[in-house]
Amino acid sequence: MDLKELPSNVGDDKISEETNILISSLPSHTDFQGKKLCNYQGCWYNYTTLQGVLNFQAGFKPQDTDIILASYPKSGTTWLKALTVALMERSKNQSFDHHPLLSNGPHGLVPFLELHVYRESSSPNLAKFSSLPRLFSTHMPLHAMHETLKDSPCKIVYLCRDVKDTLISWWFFRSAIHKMEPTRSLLEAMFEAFCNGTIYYGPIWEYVLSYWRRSLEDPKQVLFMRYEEMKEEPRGQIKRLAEFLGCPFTKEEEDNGLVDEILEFCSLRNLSGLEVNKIKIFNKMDRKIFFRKGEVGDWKNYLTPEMENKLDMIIQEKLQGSGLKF
Ligand code: PAP
Repeated sequence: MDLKELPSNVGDDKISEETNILISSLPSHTDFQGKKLCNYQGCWYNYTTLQGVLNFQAGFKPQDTDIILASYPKSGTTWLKALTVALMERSKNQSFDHHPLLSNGPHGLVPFLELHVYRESSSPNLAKFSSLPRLFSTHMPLHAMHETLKDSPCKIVYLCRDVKDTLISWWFFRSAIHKMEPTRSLLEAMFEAFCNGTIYYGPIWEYVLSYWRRSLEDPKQVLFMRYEEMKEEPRGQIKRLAEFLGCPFTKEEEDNGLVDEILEFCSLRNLSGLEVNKIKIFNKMDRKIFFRKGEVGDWKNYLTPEMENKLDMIIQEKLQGSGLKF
């Protein structure tokens, strides 16, 4: 079961006394669905996630070969996970008939550090990572990992997505989790929370900038990828990813069409059709809610011109001088 897919209040009883004391000293906020958030090191978390972040910070010992896939929620994490698994597995799996992605979902194969692995303990059993490199993922901003990773050469891939599409994707996801229709009132509340920054893992500006700046300072450690570029020129982007991860495609692999085969195998159409990604999990939630449209610019169908202008102005102001543009 993917713990990430549990509703966010499940596991609140796993919050330690120490964390409860810390929470009482942090800025707090109740979000548009009545969920309590607190601001730790500049990022808004619910209490369960904060416990996972603290456990990670206390206990994670990076290995030099570790690969961490990072993203703000709803930026295409599932796709990046599938592509990375397919790239790393290709020397072992010449065919796609017995591929690990057929028996486990991308989130099961590449667990989230703070949401899965360190959710309940700062010393989890990592025995399942017997083969190297270890693949992890996270929705934490880079500054939350800074101390823990500071002497490590491990690689981080950051996947960035257009803010407005991220918001729309999240709106649909939130609605699906709660088995509700995506209502305008929820969208408007989420929009305001996005703009104010008081949203789970927000503010998104600080978040994206943490990875953007590091990718400029040390492009060998942080690869900054964009969802829109992956959609527009998937071949170029998957080759870029493979090179960064130290497993570039050989000429023979390219001549044999392996680049296209991996892209097709990891396409939304194929992944969402796999039995493993259709199963019901905890609370009868469908794993298929991780697959929707996967389109660029879907926000145009839902945001008003006023919303568009407001978000554009905030984005411009917050990213000014950084060189990062949406
Ligand atoms: P997460 O943060 O909960 O892990 P994440 O996978 O980052 O979710 O985002 C889901 C989005 O990625 C969905 O976008 P949409 O709502 O705009 O459609 C989902 O459709 C999209 N997605 C999932 N798998 C793929 C894929 N293989 N190719 C392209 N987009 C994908």
